[in-house]
Amino acid sequence: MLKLYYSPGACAMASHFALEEAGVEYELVKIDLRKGEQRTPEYLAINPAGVTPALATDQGVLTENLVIMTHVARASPDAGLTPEEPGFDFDRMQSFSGFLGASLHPAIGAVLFGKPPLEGEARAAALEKALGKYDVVEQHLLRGPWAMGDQYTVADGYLSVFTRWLRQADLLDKDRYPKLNAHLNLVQARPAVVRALHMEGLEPV
Ligand SMILES: N[C@@H](CCC(=O)N[C@@H](CS)C(=O)NCC(=O)O)C(=O)O
Repeated sequence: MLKLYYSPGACAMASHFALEEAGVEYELVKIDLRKGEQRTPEYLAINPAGVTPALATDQGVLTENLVIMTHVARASPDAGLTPEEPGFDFDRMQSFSGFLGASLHPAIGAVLFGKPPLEGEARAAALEKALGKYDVVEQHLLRGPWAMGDQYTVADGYLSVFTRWLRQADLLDKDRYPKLNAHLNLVQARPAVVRALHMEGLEPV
């Protein structure tokens, strides 16, 4: 059976949403980042990078949300969690998720979870850089109502992780990010997403 190593509220939620949307059987294993459980020898044997998520499968371990989400979507094609593949729309979804994972996530992560925490001018500069990434999604990438247009895909769950973080920090400004606000509300109204949040001990924000 699939086994997802996750940390409540962290980016692994994107993979968790995908599993719940797909309706496949899986087991959850909690890794407490605050206690440093991502650096135990047991977990490093699963993911030597010492981060969550990791998905243990019959064939081995997969890491990176983008890859895990796609793997899960393929395991459950009837759930329709990606555009048809191979195909350009599928590739466009991967471009979207790639931007989130490689550009937006590190930018906002440095502001919200930097160790040591950023302060003063350094924080202000890092925050504006991160918000600029959200501007790109708001103004150019998010087609509406879902990221790719009419079809909900795994990229939507992924985006919602980062808009949740921004809303929790009181930074998802309604005037600057009207589309991102509406999108987050839509994602958090999905039964599969609410189920996954509850499993992590969380509520929609
Ligand atoms: N690009 C990776 C990022 C994984 C990542 O950075 N996870 C964070 C939580 S959001 C983590 O486990 N951090 C623990 C640490 O850095 O010690 C992915 O999308 O899977």
